[in-house]
Amino acid sequence: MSEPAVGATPPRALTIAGTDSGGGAGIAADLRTFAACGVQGCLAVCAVTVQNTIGVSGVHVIPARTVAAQISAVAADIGLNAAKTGMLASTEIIEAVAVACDDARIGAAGATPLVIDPVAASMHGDPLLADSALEALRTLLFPRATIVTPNLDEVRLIVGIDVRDRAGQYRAAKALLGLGPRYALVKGGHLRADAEQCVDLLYDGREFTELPGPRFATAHTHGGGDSMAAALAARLAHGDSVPDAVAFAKRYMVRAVRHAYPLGAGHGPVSSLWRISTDPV
Ligand code: PXL
Repeated sequence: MSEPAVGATPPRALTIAGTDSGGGAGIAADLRTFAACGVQGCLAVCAVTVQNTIGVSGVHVIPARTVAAQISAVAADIGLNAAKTGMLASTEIIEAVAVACDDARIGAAGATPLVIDPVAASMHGDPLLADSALEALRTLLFPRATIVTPNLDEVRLIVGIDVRDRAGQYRAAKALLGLGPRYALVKGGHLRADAEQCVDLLYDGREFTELPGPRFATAHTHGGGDSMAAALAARLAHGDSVPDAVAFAKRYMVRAVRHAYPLGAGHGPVSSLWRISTDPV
């Protein structure tokens, strides 16, 4: 008799995002992080970027109906315990994602938590979201979000606040919450005022929680925001509360940035696989 082989089905998380041919950011980072955090990664591809560590040289945007169809197909059959968004590229895709998430009961309309990482540009400044799509992001996706996770460049674009100190981070968190998500996480990685630390700020409309971590001297932070949002979504898929999932994601990223590595001639990626053992098989 052969040995029966049926494993336990892991929690499922969906990334709705773009690809990076260099493998550092976007869906590749999300799927690595999902794997390292013990969840089955599903994907709805919104755009294919032609990219290496030096920059983005092309973008092919997927038709909005194909993005929505990917979400519906996965939700209907596999079932989802959490979802996250990254590079959404266009207004049409944001509109389609909002409807598909409602239909699949993802986000405010249902029980499946939705992490909105409002990706607007690459670290080289290459646009990953049409300027005209910012309003759709604010009005269609933020109200559906369990949590939004902008960096300070995205905060400036979305709520028009130029955060330069901790007080600015608090103001930004309040302004972001005014757009309708249940939680806002204002990431402090780009805050020049913090030389030694990197403090992220979580706000739920009543309570602020500062999450301090070490700041590392490295140019290799490509995919860092994606990996953090993915780790957060993965823990939500496991059933953690939002504050617990955020605290996990912060600890996960400290290790990922500590182990970030050079790749190509430009910015290397954070190491979202630091958790995977290298023991011999
Ligand atoms: O890290 C943000 C990001 C998200 N998604 C894609 C990207 C990038 C950054 O370059 O290329 C596809």
